[in-house]
Amino acid sequence: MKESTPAAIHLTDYAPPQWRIEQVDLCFLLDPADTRVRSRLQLRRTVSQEAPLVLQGEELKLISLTVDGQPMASGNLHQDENSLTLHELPAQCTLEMETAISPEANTALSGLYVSGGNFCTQCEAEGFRRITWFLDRPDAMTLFTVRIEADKARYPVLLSNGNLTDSGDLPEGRHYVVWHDPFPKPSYLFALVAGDLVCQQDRFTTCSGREVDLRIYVQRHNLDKCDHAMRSLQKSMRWDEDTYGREYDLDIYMIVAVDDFNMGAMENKGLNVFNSKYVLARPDTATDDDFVAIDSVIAHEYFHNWSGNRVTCRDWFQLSLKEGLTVFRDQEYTADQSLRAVKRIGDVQRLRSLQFPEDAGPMAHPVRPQSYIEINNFYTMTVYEKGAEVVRMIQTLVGREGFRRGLDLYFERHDGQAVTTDDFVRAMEDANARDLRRFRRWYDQAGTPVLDVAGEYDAASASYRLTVRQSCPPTQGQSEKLPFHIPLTLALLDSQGREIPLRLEGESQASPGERVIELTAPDHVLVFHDVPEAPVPSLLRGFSAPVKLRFPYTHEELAFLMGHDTDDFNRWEAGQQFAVQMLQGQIHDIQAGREPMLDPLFQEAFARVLDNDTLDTALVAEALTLPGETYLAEQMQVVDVDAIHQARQFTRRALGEALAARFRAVYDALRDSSGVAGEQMDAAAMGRRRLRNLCLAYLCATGEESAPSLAEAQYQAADNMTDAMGALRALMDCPGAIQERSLAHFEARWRDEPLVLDKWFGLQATASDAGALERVRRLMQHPRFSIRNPNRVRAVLGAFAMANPVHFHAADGSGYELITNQVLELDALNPQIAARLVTSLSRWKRFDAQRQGLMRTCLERIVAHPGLSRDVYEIASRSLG
Ligand code: 0A1
Ligand code: ZN
Repeated sequence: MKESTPAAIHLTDYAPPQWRIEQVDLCFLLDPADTRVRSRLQLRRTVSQEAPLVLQGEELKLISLTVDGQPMASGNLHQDENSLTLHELPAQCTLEMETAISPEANTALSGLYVSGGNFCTQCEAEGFRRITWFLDRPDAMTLFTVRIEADKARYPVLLSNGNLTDSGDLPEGRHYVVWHDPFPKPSYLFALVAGDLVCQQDRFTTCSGREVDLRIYVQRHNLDKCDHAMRSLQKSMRWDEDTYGREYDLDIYMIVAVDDFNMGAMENKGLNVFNSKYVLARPDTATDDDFVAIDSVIAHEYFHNWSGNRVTCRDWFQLSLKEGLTVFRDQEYTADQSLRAVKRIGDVQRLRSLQFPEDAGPMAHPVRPQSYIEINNFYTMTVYEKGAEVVRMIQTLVGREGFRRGLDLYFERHDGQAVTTDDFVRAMEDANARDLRRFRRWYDQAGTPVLDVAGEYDAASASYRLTVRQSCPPTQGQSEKLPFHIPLTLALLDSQGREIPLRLEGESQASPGERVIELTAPDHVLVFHDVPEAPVPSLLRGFSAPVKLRFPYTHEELAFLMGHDTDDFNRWEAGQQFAVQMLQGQIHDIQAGREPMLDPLFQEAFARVLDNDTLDTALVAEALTLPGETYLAEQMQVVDVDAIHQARQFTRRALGEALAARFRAVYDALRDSSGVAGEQMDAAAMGRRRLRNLCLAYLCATGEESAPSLAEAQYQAADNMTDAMGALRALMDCPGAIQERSLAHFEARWRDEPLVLDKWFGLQATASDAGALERVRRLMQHPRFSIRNPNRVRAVLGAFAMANPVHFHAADGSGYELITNQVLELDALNPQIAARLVTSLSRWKRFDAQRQGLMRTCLERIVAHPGLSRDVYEIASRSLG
């Protein structure tokens, strides 16, 4: 931190740029310690009166500067640490500069840096200013031509955006290339890669018959792990044409995998840079979840070519314009690849266990934030996942066809522009003749709305009355909320589980099936007529809005819905609600010193799902997975991590014991179909592996003697990482010799595959048995651990802080101390990653007084630390405030 506290930037202060950079020519003379960047900007003033040109820069050394070939009068040039101001420029001129940077000293992994000996860039959000002085804002769109010069032996591959227009050799073993991108773009989409890389190449023919050269660049030893990513890319390209009519627009599409990367991947025009975790996969090195995640990230970055690049953001407050929409698009893509309900369940779990807590804590912010100190802190679950839910609600309100019309209009109207979320909503309104004024509140109001619903059946009039009340808890800076426009999808089920035709008061005819009710007021009363018997309502089907729904279901009703709801998502949801209620009772029992109990009705309903062989195995596996500890924590006034963990472990063990024979039978029945021989990387085979590993986990949770050998046998026989990890994970419940030798075997086998070893790190960092803290310390001493690599930090420290609640929240504060020390060490190297880690301390108010005190002390120590980054300062100070 500087002397004063860092300043916030406000949406209301937005003003368009006064200068346009019509073209930029960049020339990079690459050297790890001293790279020179020469830039030539063709400038044009956009306002009639004199206006200074203010360029941004960070950690740059300015070597030279001329305007139209002449040095500037020194009185007209002002440089401070992060800006360069030029006065009295002609309305149209050419600015030439040379800057010096040191990529090898760049540990923040923003701007131009070195990873694995190769050069790469990360410019979103504000990394370009760490390369050269520029109008580093998304509404400044420019045509880029990029020349790269480097040593040919060390850096045979030289890449940038667009098309290669020239290349050749230079004296002293150097060579050069020139890339030209025909599409104007903001600086955050710029990319450069240079290194000793090889590529897997393929082709794609677009719907209009253009040939696209597809390339995935990796280090040589990873060339055998690119097939899946390449297939995903081709599938995404086809899907976006078929689903949304979006065609690719350059002759080449490149993906580069790098090992050191702060996020998942980056959609730079024509040259995506990826965290290698989201590219590299072979059945023996990557789990089914990894395969699915790679498919979705490849799709996500590809979809950005339209939702993000062709139409980009006016300013960073509009981030969800591209991210919410693109997450929605990648979710739909994944849903179309396999079972829609399974995808929906996964997305809702993520939203509830990660976004809901964010929206209820000190970092709560609207999908379109109103202010920030450091924009990198706003690549959040709210902007991404809740943003996608907001887009999904629009689709629910206007229908799939209407949504497509709206999207077509949006792309047509705004192609080549930098726009706002308002422009997006307006396109949806205009294409559908709808008024979404009230709906816009989803972009501006933070917090998770609550729907309190009650139902009353009147046999005499054969009517069913639903009352719905919405509310939203206050969040920082927003004490009062206006009502949201909420699509509530519902059906009424009769005692056979059939959907009752719906006729609302005032309607002359009943309509079959489900209905989308639009809630716009604080209170609604819905009266349904011709309801022949007391129904069980199926509410918020498919999770039609990102809200918390409260309805006083009895256990019998939940068991009924678990077995009969015609909405796949809601059948799962009923099981989760039932489990939450039971676990909450157990948590109370544990807190009161009583023995917890397994509800026999729950056990029966659970067993019926296990026995149901008409259901898809992936759906069965979802239904048999208990709600996670963080989701359970969300439901408590004062979080009791120990009681939550004990209750959940008790239930897992009790179910494992009660249903051992059935788990074993299902496990055995799925044995033959589990391996990857043949074509077994499809969704059906993945579902079978999922269920089989879940059965194994329940068996291992029992503590029964033969279980660890069963897991060990699976581990040893596994020809795929899913089964190997499934066995190891199950063994984490069985401390002893088998667990130890399996972990040791895994480490020896995968020592030199960093992404695989991360799984081993993560498994141990999240283990709940005693000695976790010591283990984490030991893992940090492991020769393959490095505090400079974000994947390693996430695998060890991130996993411990976010997914090992019992030990992170150890009553003596040792977990908090460890993380605090690491945050401070990391902050000096990589503020973005340090800031992510601090969020683990931000919800201190949710814990008991002793833990509150310990966490607050840590946050205070962080805020007081000299030289703190803006990134960490913003999270820590907001958490305290
Ligand atoms: N736009 C990317 C995410 C991303 C954001 C920031 C980064 O560096 C700070 C890197 C990537 C996406 O949504 O995939
Ligand atoms: Zn994105």
